[in-house]
Amino acid sequence: MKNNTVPPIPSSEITPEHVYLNRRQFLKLAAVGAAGALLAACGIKTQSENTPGYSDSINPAERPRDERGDPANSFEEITNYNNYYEFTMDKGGVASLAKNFPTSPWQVEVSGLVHKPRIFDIEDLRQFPQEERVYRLRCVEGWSMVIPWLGFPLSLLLKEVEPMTSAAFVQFTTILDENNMPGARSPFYPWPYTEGLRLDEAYHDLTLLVTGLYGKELLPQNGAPLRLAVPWKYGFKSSKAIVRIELTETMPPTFWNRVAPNEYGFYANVNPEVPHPRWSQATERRIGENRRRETLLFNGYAEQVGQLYANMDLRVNY
Ligand SMILES: Nc1nc2c(c(=O)[nH]1)N[C@H]1C(S)=C(S)[C@@H](COP(=O)(O)O)O[C@H]1N2
Ligand SMILES: [Mo]
Repeated sequence: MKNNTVPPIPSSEITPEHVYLNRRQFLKLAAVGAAGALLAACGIKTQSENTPGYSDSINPAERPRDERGDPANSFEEITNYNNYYEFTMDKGGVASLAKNFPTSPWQVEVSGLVHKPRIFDIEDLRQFPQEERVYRLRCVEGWSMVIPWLGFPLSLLLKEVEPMTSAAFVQFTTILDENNMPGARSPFYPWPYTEGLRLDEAYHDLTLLVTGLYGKELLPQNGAPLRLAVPWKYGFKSSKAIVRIELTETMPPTFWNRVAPNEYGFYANVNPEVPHPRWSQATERRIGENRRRETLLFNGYAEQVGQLYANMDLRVNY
C-alpha cells in the first residue's frame, strides 16, 4: 500500500471563518421548515429553484466543510448512494424505491427506563433548535462521505423524558413497513432494524438526531423523517426512520450483530487497526475521489470521544 497520508489543507482553501460562522448561526435560528425560504431570501439557491440539488451547481470549494477542512459531498452523491436494506441492498437503487415512502404522519415513542415516557409527533421534534453539523460518515464497507446534517443533539430529547438511574443503554428501532419497503419482506433478516448506544455515547454532544441535510428536509433514502448520526462509529450505527427510542438496563440486541456477530459488534467504533474479518479497515474511499484515504481512529473524532473508551480493549469490544 502506498503512503496515503492526507496532506495538510492549504489555508486558502478553508472557508473564511466569518462566512462559515454566519451560516451556522443562521441555521441554528432556522427551523427546517423555514430554512429553505431563508436560504432563498439570503440569495442562496434552494433545490426547488434549481433542481437537481443546488449543491451540484456549486464548486466543491464553495461547499460547507468539516472541521478538518474536507468539503461536503454533493447533494446528488449523498442522496443517490445509500445503504438502506429495508428497500434494497443496491446502493444506487434506494433513492427511486424510497421515493414515495410515507413519512407523515410520524410518531416517535420514547420509553423504557424513563420517568416521563412520551410519544413525540415529528412536528414536536422539529421544534428542537436545529443546527448544521458537517460530519464524516464512514461505512463499515470502506467508503465515506462528508454530510452537512441538520438536526439536534439526542441529549436534548433524552433530558425531556428524564432517564432513570437504572438506564444504561438506548435502543433505536426503525419502522417496519413491509408494504412500502420491498427489502423488508426478505425473510433472511431480523427485522425491524434495531441499533443501540451506551447511555454516555447517546448523551455525547456529537450524537445527533437528524431531520435534514444541506438545509433541507431529509429525503426518504437518507432516513426521513428522523435518523441518527453517530460520526465516530461505522455508518450502520446511525439508524434511519426511527419510530422508537427505548432506554434499557442491558445492552440491546442490534440488527447487524444478530446477522453476523463475529463481524459487527455493538460498539463498532471506526478503527483502522481493527480489521473486519473479511477486509482491512486501514483505508477508505471517499465518494467522489479515486485514491484511498487513510481511515482515522474514531473517524477523526478521537479527541472528543476517546475518553469514553479509556478502559476498554477496542479489539475485544469491536
Ligand atoms: N434502518 C436502517 N438504517 C440504516 C441502514 C439500513 O439498512 N437500515 N444502513 C446503515 C448504513 S450501513 C449506513 S452506511 C448508513 C448510510 O446512510 P446514508 O445512506 O444516509 O448515507 O445508514 C445506516 N442506517
Ligand atoms: Mo454502512
